[in-house]
Amino acid sequence: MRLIEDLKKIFQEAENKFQDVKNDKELEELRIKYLGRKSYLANFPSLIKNLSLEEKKEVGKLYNDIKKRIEELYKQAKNLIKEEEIKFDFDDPGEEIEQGRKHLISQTFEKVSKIFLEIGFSIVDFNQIVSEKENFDYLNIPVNHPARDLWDTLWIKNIKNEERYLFRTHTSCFQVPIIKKIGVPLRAIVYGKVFRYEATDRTHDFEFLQLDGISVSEDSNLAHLKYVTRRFFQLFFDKEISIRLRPGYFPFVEPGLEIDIGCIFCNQKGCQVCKKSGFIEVAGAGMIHSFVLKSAGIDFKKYQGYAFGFGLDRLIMLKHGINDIRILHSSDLRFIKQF
Ligand code: FA5
Repeated sequence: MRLIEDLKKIFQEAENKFQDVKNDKELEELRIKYLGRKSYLANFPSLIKNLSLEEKKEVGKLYNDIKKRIEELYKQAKNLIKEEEIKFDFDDPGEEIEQGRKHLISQTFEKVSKIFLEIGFSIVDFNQIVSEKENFDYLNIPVNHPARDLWDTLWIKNIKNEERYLFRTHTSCFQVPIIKKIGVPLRAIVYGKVFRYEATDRTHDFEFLQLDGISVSEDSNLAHLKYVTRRFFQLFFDKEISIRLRPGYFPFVEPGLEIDIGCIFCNQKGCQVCKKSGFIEVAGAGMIHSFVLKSAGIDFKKYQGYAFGFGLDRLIMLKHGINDIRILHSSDLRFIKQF
């Protein structure tokens, strides 16, 4: 019978459409189309009024059944849309996106740059791979000189038998190139990674940070050196710091000095950190050796200069109470997030 086929077709069609419905608007359109006052189903009773009782019974049963199932499809689609809406909650503030931060080392670089700019130094950059001349020869450390043993060196394999290159063992290697490049008078610092072929422990790494500074002019002298380094340590540690200069040996300075700062932990009363001495050794320094000035092509009778250099990691460790240098260069987030 045609009516039966029509009903089945309508159901089939409705079933497909209700499955694809995406939002309230589409659902309402379907409701009007299949269940609304002007829909085929609403109009259906008038179509069967001329049928026999037997036929009416058969068709009527199917009609009731299909109407119920389409109402059911409508309800299901409505619930589904509601669930989707709940899933996409426009009021939900969302997951917080974790923000990165500057590593303590980068923060320290910024701080030391700011301090030295304030004191009147330029900040320069220098290569991490340097020539043997830059790292040693220019600095009065000739080949086979026992002083070279002070720095355990990581050499770059020399393939062409030309000038030898290495991972810089100290930032002092910038001295001659920078004087040659900028000329005198000059005040500059450089900082960054240096590398040594060394076993690591809590206070030694094979890759660590140094900062070197030089001042060359007609009257740069030890009093200036003392002022500049003391001022730096005070600003770095944010407190009054006393310093002590002792004789020390470095081939590129004459006289050569070791700089100690008054222990920041015990105010020089004597503690474990300063080994009861009241002082902590933090830097090497001195007046730039005439050999170095000559290497840079400077008239050493007219110009003189001072130089200083220290291990930045050790300063960071002192300032923040870090007891293992290796954690500074690790990427352990538990550490990084503390600063
Ligand atoms: C030098 O490297 C000299 N260039 C410093 C200098 C500059 C002297 C200018 C005179 C004039 P030294 O080898 O002592 O010196 O190293 C300087 C600092 O680097 C040390 O005081 C220490 O703080 C740090 N240091 C040395 N070896 C290590 C290491 N393996 N791990 C971490 N820090 C280190």
